[in-house]
Amino acid sequence: MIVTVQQHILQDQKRFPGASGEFSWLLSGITLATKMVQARVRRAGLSDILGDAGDINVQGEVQQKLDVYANEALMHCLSARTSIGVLASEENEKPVIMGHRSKEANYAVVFDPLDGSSNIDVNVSVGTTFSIMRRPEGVGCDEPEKWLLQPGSKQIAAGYVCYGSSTILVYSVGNGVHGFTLDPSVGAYLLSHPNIRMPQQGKYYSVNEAYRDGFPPGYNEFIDRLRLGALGQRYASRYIGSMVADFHRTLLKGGVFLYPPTAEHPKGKLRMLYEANPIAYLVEQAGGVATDGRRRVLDLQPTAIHQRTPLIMGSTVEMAEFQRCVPHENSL
Ligand code: AHM
Ligand code: MG
Repeated sequence: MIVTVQQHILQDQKRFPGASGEFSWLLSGITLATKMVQARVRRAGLSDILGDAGDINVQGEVQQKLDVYANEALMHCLSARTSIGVLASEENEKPVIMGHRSKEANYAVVFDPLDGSSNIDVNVSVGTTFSIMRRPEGVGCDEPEKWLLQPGSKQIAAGYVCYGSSTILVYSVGNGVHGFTLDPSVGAYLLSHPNIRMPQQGKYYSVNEAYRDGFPPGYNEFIDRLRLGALGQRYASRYIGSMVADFHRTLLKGGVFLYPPTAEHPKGKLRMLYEANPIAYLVEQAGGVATDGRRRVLDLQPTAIHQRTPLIMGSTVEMAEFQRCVPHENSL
């Protein structure tokens, strides 16, 4: 049976008595924007013959960089949703308070419109990540930080789109993780990966080993134990350098992904609100574990919108070993 993402969202919404349909309307803003982005990403290699960013294209419009275009597509598609009060993006220093200030504006959406965009030039997968939170009780539109600076455990939905060999949308509303592959011939996301469960153990570790001199104690021991067979097999490494693509593989195949504190980024490189949190939410929904090297990612209290965090996430077997090598405040 063919199930579109819209049908799936509506079905899911029936679990919430009294749900107004606003939430599915909100998610449809994200799916529309990501279809627009993927159409541009698919033509990115043609920029040399069709014109680079800054050039005037055949329609007389100035060509935009893809990450700017992706940001505007999401902002535009979401701004029509009156259920959204606050938007925040990696591309905007400050949160955007939606102009309508409507009473039913109950959600905040944060996103990274095009993660790994430097990979576009070399035809490597890139992605969009998003996270949705509810407006905290009694907080108005004039205090957008209060909407946004909530721990990841408060997310009510999260997901990503990977623009890879096909375009896939993976999301969760707290009821498992589901993947939808875009059928470009009809322009619809179709359910292709229902109820994704992360394998308990995988074959790969994924980390930028060039930075290993700067990792905190225990990290290199962990990697070496995987490499040398301490978990019953010798692991291979895979590192794309596009978080969404590295995560997508880890979700489907198991294993572990690490962006630890490094000499250059002592607090990690990835952003808590729109990169680590949605990924951690999906990992847990799929049966895996995500930490910052000390605590569960979803328990971290953010203090700034663009705050960074280390992120170590993966299958239960590897993550248990990680916590033996790098002791945590609580075992997860
Ligand atoms: P960006 O937001 O500048 O695109 O950087 C984020 C990307 C992630 O997709 C990826 O996991 C990481 O940077 C790779 O960083 P590094 O090149 O330091 O390994
Ligand atoms: Mg990014």
